[in-house]
Amino acid sequence: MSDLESLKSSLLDEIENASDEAAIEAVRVNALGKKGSISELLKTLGKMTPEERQTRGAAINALKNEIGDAIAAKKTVLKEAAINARLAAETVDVSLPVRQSPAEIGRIHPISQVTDEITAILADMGFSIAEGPDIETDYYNFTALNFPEGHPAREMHDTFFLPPDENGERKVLRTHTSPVQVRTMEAQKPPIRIAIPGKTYRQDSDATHSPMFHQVEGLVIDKMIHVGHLRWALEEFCKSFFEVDSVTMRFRPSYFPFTEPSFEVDIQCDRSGPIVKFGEGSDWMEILGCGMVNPNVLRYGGIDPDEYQGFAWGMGIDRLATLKYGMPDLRDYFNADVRWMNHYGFRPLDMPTLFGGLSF
Ligand code: 2NM
Repeated sequence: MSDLESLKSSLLDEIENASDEAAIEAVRVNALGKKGSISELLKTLGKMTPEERQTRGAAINALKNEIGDAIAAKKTVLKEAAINARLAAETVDVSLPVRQSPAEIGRIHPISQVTDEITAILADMGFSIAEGPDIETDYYNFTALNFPEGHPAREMHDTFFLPPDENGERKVLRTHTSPVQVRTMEAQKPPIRIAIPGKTYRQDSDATHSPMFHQVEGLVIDKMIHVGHLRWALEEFCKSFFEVDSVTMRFRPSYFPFTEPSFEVDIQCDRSGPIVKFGEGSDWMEILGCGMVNPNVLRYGGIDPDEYQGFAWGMGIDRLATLKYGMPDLRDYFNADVRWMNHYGFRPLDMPTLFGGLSF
């Protein structure tokens, strides 16, 4: 067998045996690439006599064409095989059941839901939502809210104190969201209408108290604001929140350092059945505290109490959530138990709005 014939036969073997597109490309480079076996033979053409070139030259070119055609043919076959393999492997079975999306599986925590309900109502009533830091100074948490130094109310709050900083100042975990009211009064001129939802902290833990809990407070400051405005605003809020047409509320005199007069507010309800019903019945349930902002607090906030008055209130979100949705033990709220969340949690796409309904 001549050298060309044996080269041809071994190249055809290699082409035959190439099992994928990378392998056939390697065969092509080895034969027809710059330093390929056939390319090297073609380079010898220049040194041949014209007679040699006519016979051997023609034979080398014929070999080049034949191998080139064989490689191209094999490439087509392998390419088709690769596409068929992908089609087989990546087939989508459209008859399989649809997997639930994260938006279907996930749950909104009842506290988040109730916070969203409350802020939706208050925003609709014209309140802006304000926020502030969880770690507060003694000044904003107590002094500016008319808790004098050494006043027993400071101890009543079972405050978490942080270790003293480099200046010897002991910061606190805020015991209420009221510091945000003071910060807002300092920062903006009346009229002020703000609502402040957020985390608050007190050293207390049992079935109805958690050391971290949630509050919403509200503040309205303007000229000529009086207790009638306070009553109306809270009644409107309670009707919306409990989703009833009328509520009866009872304002009992109370004491808070930051308000004067101060009230604790009960709502009429029926506790005879398995769930509490509002707007009817012969029971009373305490739901919030409120009052007219103490003139000292207005002064601390840079507002002249002879020109402006205000009302404020505070309520526990966790407790309101319990009342509305009937979760028995407050401590379960913060255990991050998926089974509890599946039971009490809300669907992410059921966002509370006044037009679409608050709860579902
Ligand atoms: C309550 C009850 C009564 C209140 C007062 C203020 C401020 F800063 F404006 F004086 N903020 N929140 C307030 C009043 C809070 O929670 C039971």
